Order: sequence, then structure tokens, then C-alpha cells
Amino acid sequence: MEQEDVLLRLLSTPQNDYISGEQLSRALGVSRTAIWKYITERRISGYVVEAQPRLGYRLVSRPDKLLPAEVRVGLRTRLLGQVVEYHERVDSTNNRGKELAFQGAEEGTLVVAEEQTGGRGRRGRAWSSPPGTGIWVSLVLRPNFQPSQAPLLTLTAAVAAAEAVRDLAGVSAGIKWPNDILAGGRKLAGILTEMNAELDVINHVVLGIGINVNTPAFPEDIAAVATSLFLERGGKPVSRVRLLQSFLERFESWYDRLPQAAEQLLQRWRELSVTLGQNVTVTSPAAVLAGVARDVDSEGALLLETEDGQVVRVLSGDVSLRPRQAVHREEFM
Ligand code: BTX
Repeated sequence: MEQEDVLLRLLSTPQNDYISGEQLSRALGVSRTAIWKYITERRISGYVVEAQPRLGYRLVSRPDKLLPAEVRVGLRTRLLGQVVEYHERVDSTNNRGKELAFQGAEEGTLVVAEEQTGGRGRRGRAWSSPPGTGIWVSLVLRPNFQPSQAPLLTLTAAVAAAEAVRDLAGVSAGIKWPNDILAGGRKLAGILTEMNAELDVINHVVLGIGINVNTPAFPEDIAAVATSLFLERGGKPVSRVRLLQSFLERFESWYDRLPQAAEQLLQRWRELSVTLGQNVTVTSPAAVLAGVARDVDSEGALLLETEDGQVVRVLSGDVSLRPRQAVHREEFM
């Protein structure tokens, strides 16, 4: 009997209701004494369970943690998050996700951490991941499409995260190409998609997402660029479990329809984008380009109209929004 087995039953019982020892023992195939011992010896870490003779067991309080049982109860997905590996602390959930992927982990396996000690952004940048406040997770995926279409996954995660945030937290989040979710002009979430592929086949993708949920304040070096749902909501916390579940459900419903539904996904992405139509500077290892962000194409590339009127296809880079150039009309009259 695992902690998760017992918890799944307790968590599925309506709030304030008791579940009898008899029911638990039947459901889990062990004796009532074994159940009693298991619960009273407090093997259910972080949970407070009341035991009443004749009535049974009742969950009194649960920890604010992204424990596997919490994530799985009420999660309406077929694949994503049905297997959860939980860490109080890990260097990076993407690193762990890659290890699991190489070991043949099932598609949809979710690595969750309360804290990352070496959380990563793109190009070796660090991602601040303090304990217990955010969602720091990675998914192992084995998509059945061309390596060149993999950037679609980043766009999918961005759409799913922006929608989940809007729906559950009421914060009007927007997407900045390719991998940021912004609120009030600051970074609320970031996505790191890492692929292992051959020329024409994807072996696996590890898609990591970090969402600042109940973060009360940020370290000085990112305080000016980062925000959290807690801050955007004037100090009102959000359930990390519900937000993660909503993200996984939305992600899966798109993922199941890709790559066929790429055009619909792009349409939704365009609606949520704060980049399109803006004057931007795109910095990539190859070049720095300035222009107007016109669109994204079916492989997730940004179509940038440069100042000489050409449309350039940008596969990766960092976008910064430029203020519109002030044009003093009278000068031209
Ligand atoms: P990025 O390279 O676009 O952004 C990294 C930059 O964002 C940093 O240089 C810093 O300026 C800023 N930053 C750092 N931490 C935060 C934060 N908590 N909130 C807002 N801004 C921040 C973005 O990369 C991709 C991040 C993915 C993070 C997830 S968490 C789970 C998974 N595991 C892992 O190691 N990474 C991913």
C-alpha cells in the first residue's frame, strides 16, 4: 500500500465526509487493521486525518503541495500528468525529465518540484524557482510529428498557460513570442522546450514550464521584469494544484489534435499574443533584427517585417518590444 493509494481515496471523498475503514480496506485490498495502522502512524506526510470509531476517516487538512495524489485527483486528462514524479527539491525538472525520457518513461510523465536549485531558462540563463510558490514542472512527450514542427509545442504550452491563468486567476495574461507569458508587461511564466531528435523523427521532447503563482517578491536582479499571479491579484493566492490541472487539460486537448489542428492553434495564439503588430527587436545568436512582428507560421517561426520591407523568418530569439518611433507629422507637411 502506497501513500498515494490511500490519499487518492481520501481526497476523492467529498469534503467533511467520512470514509469507513471497511470501504478503504475493500478498495485497497488490505485489512482494516492495516489501514488503521497506516493512517494513525502518520505515514501520510503533511496531511491531517481524523479517525473516528464507527464513522471512519476524514481528511481535516492537506498541505499546499503539488503532491502526485493532489495533481491526479480530479485531473481530466488521458495522458498528461497520469504519472507524476515529485521532488521537494531538484536541480531542474527538465534535467530530470530528460533522464526519465532516455530511460523510456511513459509519454505524459510529469516531473514536479517544489523548488529548483538550478532552474534553467534558454541559452544557459537561470530561472528563479523558490520553494512552494510556483509551478516548476516538465512533461515528457513523444510527439508524432516532424522535428521542424516541435516549436508548435512551445506555442501550445503558451496558449494553455495563458488560458489557464485567465480562467482560474482572472489575470489577463498575454503571450510574447516564443516562450513567455506576460502580465502587466512583466514575465509571469516561461517555457523551455528541449528536443532529442534524428533528422526526420523526434525521439522525445521535454517541455518545462515555470509559472510564478504565489511568489510574494522577487530577487533584486529580476524584480523589475518578473511578476506573479499573487502580485497581479493584489495579494490573493491561487491554488497551484488547480492551475496545474487546468494547464495540463488544455495542453492535452490541443496536443491530441496536433499537427493537424496547427492552424486553429495558431489562430488562438494570435488572439493571445502581445507581440504581433508591435515594433520589436529580435536578438538571436546569429543577428539582431528590428522590425514589425507580422505573424507566426505553421512551424512556430516569427515573421518579421524589417525596415526595408522584407519579411524575415525567425526561428529563435529574444523579443523586446520597442516603443513606436515618434513621428512628427508636421515635419513632413
Ligand atoms: P528565458 O531564457 O526566456 O528567461 C530567463 C530570464 O527570465 C532570466 O535571465 C531572468 O531575466 C528572467 N527570470 C528568471 N527567473 C524568473 C522568474 N521566476 N520569473 C520571471 N522571470 C525570471 C524562460 O527562459 C524559460 C523558463 C523555463 C523554466 C522552467 S521551470 C521548470 C523547467 N525546469 C527548468 O529548469 N526550466 C523549466
